[in-house]
Order: sequence, then structure tokens, then C-alpha cells
Amino acid sequence: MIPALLVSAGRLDFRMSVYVCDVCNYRYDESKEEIPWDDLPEDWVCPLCGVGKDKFSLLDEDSGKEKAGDGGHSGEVDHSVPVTVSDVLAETMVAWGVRWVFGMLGHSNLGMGEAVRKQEEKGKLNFVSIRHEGAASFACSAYGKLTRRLSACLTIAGPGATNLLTGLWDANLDRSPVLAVTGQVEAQVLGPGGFQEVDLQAAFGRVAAWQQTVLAASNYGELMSLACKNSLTGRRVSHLVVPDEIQKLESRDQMMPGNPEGRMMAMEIGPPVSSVKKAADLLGQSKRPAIIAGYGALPVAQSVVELAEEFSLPVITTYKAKGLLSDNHPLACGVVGRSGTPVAAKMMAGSDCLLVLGAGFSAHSGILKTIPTIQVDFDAAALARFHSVNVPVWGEIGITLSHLKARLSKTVQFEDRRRDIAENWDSWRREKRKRAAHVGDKGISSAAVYDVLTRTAPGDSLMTIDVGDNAYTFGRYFESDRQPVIMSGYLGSIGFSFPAAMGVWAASQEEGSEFAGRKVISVSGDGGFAQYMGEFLTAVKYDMDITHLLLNNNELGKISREQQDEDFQVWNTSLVNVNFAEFAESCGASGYRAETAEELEKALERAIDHPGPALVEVSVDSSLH
Ligand SMILES: Cc1ncc(C[n+]2csc(CCOP(=O)(O)OP(=O)(O)O)c2C)c(N)n1
Ligand SMILES: [Mg+2]
Repeated sequence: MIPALLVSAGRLDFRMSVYVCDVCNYRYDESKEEIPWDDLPEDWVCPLCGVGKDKFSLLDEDSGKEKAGDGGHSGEVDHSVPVTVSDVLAETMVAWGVRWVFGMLGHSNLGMGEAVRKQEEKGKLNFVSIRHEGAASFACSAYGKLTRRLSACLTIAGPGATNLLTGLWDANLDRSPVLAVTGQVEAQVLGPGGFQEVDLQAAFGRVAAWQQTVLAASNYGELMSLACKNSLTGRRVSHLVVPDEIQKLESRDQMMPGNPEGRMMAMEIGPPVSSVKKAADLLGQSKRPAIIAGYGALPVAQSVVELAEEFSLPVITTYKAKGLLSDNHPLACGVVGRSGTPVAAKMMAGSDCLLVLGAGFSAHSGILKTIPTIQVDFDAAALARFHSVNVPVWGEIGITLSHLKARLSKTVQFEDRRRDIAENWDSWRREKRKRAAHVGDKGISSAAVYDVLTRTAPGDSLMTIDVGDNAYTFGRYFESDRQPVIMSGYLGSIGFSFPAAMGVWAASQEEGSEFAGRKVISVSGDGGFAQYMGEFLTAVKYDMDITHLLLNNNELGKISREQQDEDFQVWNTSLVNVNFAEFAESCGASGYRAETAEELEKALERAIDHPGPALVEVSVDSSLH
């Protein structure tokens, strides 16, 4: 066998092939052996474990392309340019389906940045350079909440990395898959606490479900594969720390990018038969059961609606599942809980059994504990977390529903409550119209704002919302057609909605996806928006098609109310604001200001028609709810 001539970036190299035993990892390196591999007799056996030649895999071929050794690696590495550790990491991310990287470049992540740039050149990754790393993690968290797929945030060591933490906690608490890749100071200066040195494994230790530092001797492709796998399967945060100089090291010859082939499994775990039987029995004994669908049920919305239609079950959603089915569906009761409608509250209260699907029972959800309950969740820890339930069922929701459907006898007859639902909606809509007509000294009511938004938002738009009065009232007054609503649920962080809209916009850019080409609308108050105002410039830079609706009451409205409720003085909740519409214009986007419902309608229509970033600011009176 003639040694392969490898030319790479000004470096000439003679390379022989290496064969590795699949059983004991013994390496047959032609450069060290007298006999080339092909000339070894057919009955030659591994000197360590005794298996034949056919149990060996080629690591290094004449062509310079490296090939799978253990079945886990099958990527191709182009050796015509030096391949760095970062290249292997980036290629592995691509193989695991990462399409978007949100982040900011700086001294300690330039190696990784260059690898991402090369992937972007090949059309495999897109990099969005944000203005504050907190926006990167919010964007990724929102992208994961909407798509259940993985995206990445990339930062430098120290402050860039610590800026990620709020968004990562948002992902952690709401079960969104996010990959954080942070730079680190050079490995040889790690320890004494020099410039930008933060113990990142400690800082991220509680928020990341899986984390590791990449060392020179690491199997980096494998580490990235594990980061991706753990994030996707657990819908959690994974974190890789990559010290500065390691990012730029030339990759070792045998190091291959990882990929999900043979590493990912179907996730539709069926429930135990006994649990399904108990659930079917309890449902079968009831007369007026209802479904309460949470965020975990969103990916199987169709199955939920089919079950509801077959057995005439009212469908109530938690706030995080708003949009699971249209509010115009005859079985839809809207959102339950603190941001909910009386329709949902009354229909829940009138039920004698609740089938709770993928909902977390947080205090905000307001799911009554006193009604016999079946709870279904893919996460055992989420079952009966706050209190015991009659039948906890551990299983993927779609599969569980199909088993349940099969068990529920066709002869089971529940009361048909469609008429009740319709009457409740009629009286609630009358009440909403009354509230929408109120105009205060400082502006219109949020009921009026969301009445206009209900009429103007395209039915298939993708929505993100913030936290505060603006969000409570959105849940209550906005009638969802089929718009998913992405929020900072358990963390409840103000400032979420605009950076989240950037993540959702990324999903809308993916051809062939169910979100492709859909309009993105984000909603916030004045306090929340100001936390990430700088990101409006990011939206302009990348010409993101986002319409932002800003409810301006010149105060931290929800906090003023809380102070009043607790008999404190209203103190330091007033806000000094810019003219947000002018701000948007000065960023290079479109900006509109509205004082009345009529002006708002016109402004929103124009903003939504505009195929780029636009902001609509509306004056609201926070004394009107
Ligand atoms: C990061 C963060 N800081 C503080 C809070 C507490 N908080 C909840 S709502 C709110 C007021 C938000 O004001 P604004 O965005 O103007 O909304 P409004 O209530 O006026 O509609 C604050 C400060 C929070 N939830 N998150
Ligand atoms: Mg406000």
C-alpha cells in the first residue's frame, strides 16, 4: 500500500492508515507495523482480543477522508483546509439539527465564531449577532418552545456568558431545549481568577442539565453530540465550555463530527396499561368531564381535538397552551386561571372529572384540585408535583390519548356541553365589549387593545408576549384563532417578548417548516420592552419581519397594583419613557403611535402589512382592566 500524500494548508504529510478493533479498541497503525493491512493474511486476528480482520474499522483512508469507526461518526471532514476543534463542534451541531446561533463575538470565542462563519457560508448555520447576550438565550428559549428543536447561543467567557443566565433559566423552567456554548480564558491561565475568568461550570451548574468543558484531549465531537442529545431528549439546557486556545487547535486526525444517527430514539413512550385502565374507569364513571390542555399537549393538539370531538369534551387550556385550538371551536373554552376567561372557569367548575394533559398546575393555572383528576405527562416529576391526583399517567400524551380512546367504550355518553360553552362565550363577549368601550384619562383599555389585535392579527401569526398587566389582560381578552403564544411561563421574566420574537422569527425563516413565512407579533408593556430595546436594532440589521405592539401606561403597571393591593404606597413604579414610535423610526424601522382604538386599528394594519420590523405604541390607562 502506498502511503497517502496529504496536502493541507502549506503542510505536507505522509499518512498511513489506522485500523481499530471494534471490540477492544486495539489499533493497527500501518506506519508502525511492517505489513500493510491489506497484506495481512485473512486469518489474521486481533492480538488483544482475537477477533478477525472483519471486526476492524478504517480510521484513516488514502483519500484523506475519514470514515466511521464506531458507527457513531459518519461526517465528512474536508482536509483541504485545517480543521479545528471548533469546526468539529460546529459540524456536529449542524448534524444534530442546529440551524441558528444567537450570540456576540469577542476575544474568547473567535475560534468558534470562525467555525460558525464557515458553516454559514455553506448555508448550514445562521448567526444572529445580538446586542445583549440575554436576548440570545431568550431567543433560543423561545425557538425551542415553539419548535421543540435545538438552537445555540454563543458567548465569550465571563460577562458574555453570565449575561445568558436569565434566558437559560427561562428555558430550564419551561422545558425548552437550548445549547449554550461559551468561550473561556485559555486553559493554562484557568484558576487564579484573572481577567474575565468565571468558573462557568459552577455558574451554569444548576441551570444546565448537562455540561462539560472541552479539553485538548477530549473527544470533542462526542461531547457536542452528548450536549445536543441531552438537551433534546430532556428539553433542557446543555452547556459546553470551550477555552480560547482549544477552539483554534487543529483537530486530531481521528476526531470526527458526531451526529444523531443511532443516538436518538423515538420519544413516544406508551403509558402502563394499568394506568390507562384506571384513567378510562374514572372517565367512564363521570358525566361531565373536561380536558385541560397545557403546554406539553401543544405538539399533539390534533389528537387532543379529535378526542374532544369524539366524546364531546370541553377543552380548556392553560395560558401557555393558548392557541392549541381556535377560540371559535364549539368545544373551546379559552384560558383558565389568573389570565383566563370566565368561560373556562365556569366550564371547569361545572366538570366532574378533569383530564389534564401536559399542564404544570402552577398557581397561575388555577386548575381546581377538588375535582377528580387524571394527569398525563411525559415527565414523571411533573406528575402530582404540587398535590396528589386521582390517576397520574406517565406517558407521552399522543400515545396515551390513543390508548385511552381505544379503552373508552364507544357507548360512553358524556353530557354534550356545547350549548353551555356557547352561552358562556356570548355573555363574556358582551362583557368584553362593555370593557372595551371604557376610555380613561391616560388612554384606552387593554380590552380595547386586544379587541383590535384579535381582529387584525393574521390567524396563523406566531405570537410572543411579555409579563405584567399587558400579559394578564392579553390572556383574558385576546381571542386566539390558531396563533401559538410563546411566553416566559414559570420564570415570568419581563423583557422576554421582543428577543423571543427574534427566536420565533428564526423559525419562520425555515423553508418547509410548519412555521415558514408566518408573521411574528410580539406584545409587551413599556417596562418590559425597555429591558431589551437595543434588540430592535438587531431586528433592523437582519430585517426581521416582526410587529411589536407596546402597551404604554408609563408605569410598571402590575407592580403599582400589587403595591395598592398590599396597602403600600405606589412608589417608584412610574416610568420616564422615550417616544417609542420615534425610537423605532430612528432605528430604521417603522413606528406608529395610537391614542384611540380607531388609530390603533389603522396602525396595526399598516405595521402588519409592513414586511419588516415595525413598532406600534398605544397609550393605555392602567386603571381599566
Ligand atoms: C426581570 C424581571 N424583573 C422584575 C419583574 C417584576 N415585574 C413583574 S411585572 C412588572 C412590571 C412590568 O411593567 P410593564 O412592562 O410596563 O408592564 P405593565 O404591567 O405596565 O403592563 C415587573 C417589574 C419581573 N417579573 N421580571
Ligand atoms: Mg407599563
